[in-house]
Amino acid sequence: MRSKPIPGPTADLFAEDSSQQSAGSEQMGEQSYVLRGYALPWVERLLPELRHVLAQSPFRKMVTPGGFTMSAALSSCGELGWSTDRTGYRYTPLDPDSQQPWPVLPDSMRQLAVAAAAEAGFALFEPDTCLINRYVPGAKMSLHQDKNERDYAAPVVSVSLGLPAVFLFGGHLRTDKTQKVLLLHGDVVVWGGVDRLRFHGVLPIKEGVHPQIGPQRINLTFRMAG
Ligand code: MD3
Ligand code: FE
Repeated sequence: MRSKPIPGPTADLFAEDSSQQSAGSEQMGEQSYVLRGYALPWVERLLPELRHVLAQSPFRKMVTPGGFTMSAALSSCGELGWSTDRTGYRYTPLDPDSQQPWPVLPDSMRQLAVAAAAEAGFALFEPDTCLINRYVPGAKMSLHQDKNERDYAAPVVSVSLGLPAVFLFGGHLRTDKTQKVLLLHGDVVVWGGVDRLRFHGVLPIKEGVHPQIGPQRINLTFRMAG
């Protein structure tokens, strides 16, 4: 891929802090940006919130309408949560496992998503759902489009935690050439506008252990779904 560094407020934010793995932002598509390390200052607040959410709605394996079990395990929080089974993909107000409302979207998670969206030029982002994907080594996500949300004008914000992932960023046709983007712990990606319906996926996660997150990658995806 051609990653063009774009000048912006994040560029110098951590310039004098050598503890940061990287900072700054790169443009992936016309309206998609990788904010390198943007979530790092939030991680200590996010982890307890995440544990609280997962105690109420634990990770579970789901089956696609095609009959395949996804290799990533999923959960959700917010007013809506995403799930799939043999009958289709959908957002629902209740966790289908517990028949209870999904856990509330915690404050820091929401604030991080809103701040990152604003940083990428999307004001007024009010997520009503966060999909939580857990990848153990070997788990992947095949190329797909996200088309279950009501309003494609709203961006999607994704936060990567734990083991690195090679993200595939495609075009509007499944057969379009894909760019590979390495996403590290703390990276945040914002996709919107003309890039919102691009095909995308994740290559199988390599073996490893992240010092804070353990032998897994957790991806938080914030959306306005309803
Ligand atoms: C690009 N998750 O949950 S991040 C998904 O890393 C999903 O867990 C991946 O794809 C993951 O649907 C990728 C999120 C992402 C979400 C929506 C997009 C990337 C996107 C929409 C358009 C382009
Ligand atoms: Fe997706």
